[in-house]
Amino acid sequence: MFTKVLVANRGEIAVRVIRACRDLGVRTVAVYSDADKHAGHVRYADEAYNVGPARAADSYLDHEAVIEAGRKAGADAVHPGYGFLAENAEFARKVEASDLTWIGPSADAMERLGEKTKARALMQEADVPVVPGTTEPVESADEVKGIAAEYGYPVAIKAEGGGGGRGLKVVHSEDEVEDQLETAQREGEAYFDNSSVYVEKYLESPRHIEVQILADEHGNVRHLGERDCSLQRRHQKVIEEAPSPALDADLRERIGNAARRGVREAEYTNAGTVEFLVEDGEFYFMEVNTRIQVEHTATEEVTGIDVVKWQLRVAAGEEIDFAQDDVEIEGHAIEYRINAENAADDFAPATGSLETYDPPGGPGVRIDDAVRQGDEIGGDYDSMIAKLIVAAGDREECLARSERALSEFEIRGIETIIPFHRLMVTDETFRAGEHTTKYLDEELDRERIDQAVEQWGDAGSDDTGEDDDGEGDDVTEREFTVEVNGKRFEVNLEERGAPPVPDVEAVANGAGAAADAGGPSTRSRPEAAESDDEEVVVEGDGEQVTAEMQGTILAVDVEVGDEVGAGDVVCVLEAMKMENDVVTERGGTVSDVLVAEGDSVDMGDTLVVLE
Ligand code: MV4
Repeated sequence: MFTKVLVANRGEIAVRVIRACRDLGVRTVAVYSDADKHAGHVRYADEAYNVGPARAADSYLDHEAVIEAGRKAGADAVHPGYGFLAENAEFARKVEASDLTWIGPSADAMERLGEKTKARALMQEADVPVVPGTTEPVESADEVKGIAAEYGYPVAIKAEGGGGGRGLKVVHSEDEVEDQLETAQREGEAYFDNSSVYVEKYLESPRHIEVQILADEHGNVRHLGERDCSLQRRHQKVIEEAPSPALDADLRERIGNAARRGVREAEYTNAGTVEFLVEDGEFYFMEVNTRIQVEHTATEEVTGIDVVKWQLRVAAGEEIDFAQDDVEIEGHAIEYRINAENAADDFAPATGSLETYDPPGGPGVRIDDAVRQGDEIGGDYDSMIAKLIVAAGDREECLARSERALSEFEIRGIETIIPFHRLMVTDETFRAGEHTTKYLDEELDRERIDQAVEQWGDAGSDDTGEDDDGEGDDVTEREFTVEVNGKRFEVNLEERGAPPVPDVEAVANGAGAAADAGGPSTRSRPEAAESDDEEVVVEGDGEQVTAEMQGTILAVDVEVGDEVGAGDVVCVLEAMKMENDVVTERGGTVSDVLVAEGDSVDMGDTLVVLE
């Protein structure tokens, strides 16, 4: 085994790799950019080296800076995580040529699978079904039309170097061919430095099923079952699960074996994922991801196999010590990506600071993250701040546990897509496991996302149905905890352009409590106190008697000129379905009455003025 591993990444995956190293007794070296001096992955590593400015191209993607950090630290291997340099065969080759070991497939294997027509041809060699189409690049619109004539429209034109939806163009009819061909070629050139494209029959509503693979240098290839990643938004996965609710045992076995044959043909080693499209009970090879993936955790939870540890072991030359038959899928796991995005605003990235960060726990709950409360979330890198992985005995139990865990997850100070996840776990289509890759982009009603954000946004864990009304900046919302008769309530109050409200102190039980609290300005109506034995006492301020909460005036008990004593009732305010007597603090002569029966008042509004 290695003695020291350089982790060429940041965020939760860097922490995940560091944890695997620790579990194996291996020391770790982090690299970080100027923006990440205090980042989570740096805190976890044994040592850390600055590799450049915030811009990823100048730091995390700087081949020489990363390799130099490894050399300085005396590391003996490099783990690239996902993203950044993970699928860069050129970088892998540089690492192979250095004193460091690349923890991943060989640069050759990465290249064999990186070009899509090569990968398709290789899969066909291994008897893995591919989507009907070309295994050679196409150059002319006539070729595309010829293929479409054979399979029927729609067809997909895909960039050779493509992936993640970039350089993918769908052609619905002959008159679109020229334009779409040109666009795909142009995008391929721009994104991947490769204008070469090929053509496939376009499947209209497939599921995205991917098989986790692990292969060693001794010829052993295992699959660890599949994940269903059909819930995607604009090619970004948001929820992944294992196993797929859409496969039966027979299809599961066939797809797993096909994935094994494919990577064996490619002489692939280390962890990898073979992606398939599944439609009408048939599966078709799509591409191979030659890296650890974000969603590997779902597989870990249902197999009990630590995929990242195995990446290290395999790269160190160890042999896989379990047979295919030893791999058992037990129960169900769902991963929720906790992205700092506003789901109601087209999932726009959000920035801010984690004023509250309180993740869930308990049975079946796993959190992979690299943040802690107080951290700033900037816009320099991707928006994923954590992953919540929920495991249970079966899918139904997993969904119930997910509702629980998502409602426990409390994040304040920055918008996240937790409200969206809470919507999905109650969504009929998702719960039934009937969603395809089209569901989020084309079928789910946007209104429902807006509602979910309104209902669950900001607070994350609260169930009071509070909403951000989005009114002017002079409205501030305050949260209080009040105790009524020994029962705890959370209350949200709005304040508009008024002086700060003094702290609310809630005292429950007994008439004496009011006197003990001293100088109350609001007290529950005697009738209510008698019938329910409830009393809320709130501290008040001076000669202006103000509303301590938003509500409706039920009665006004004084008029101008009246003499009132300390603690006398001036009006009755209904709020939170309770009647509250508004009382004076010191008393005096009423000089102004600003409200009448039936008025609605906001927190901080002046109700009665005393001289
Ligand atoms: C397809 C397809 C339908 N038919 N290929 C999108 C990402 C890229 N890696 C491949 N993609 C697709 N290729 C054929 N022949 C549909 C998609 C696709 C998709 C695939 C997986 C998950 C979500 C998706 C959303 C839209 C389109």
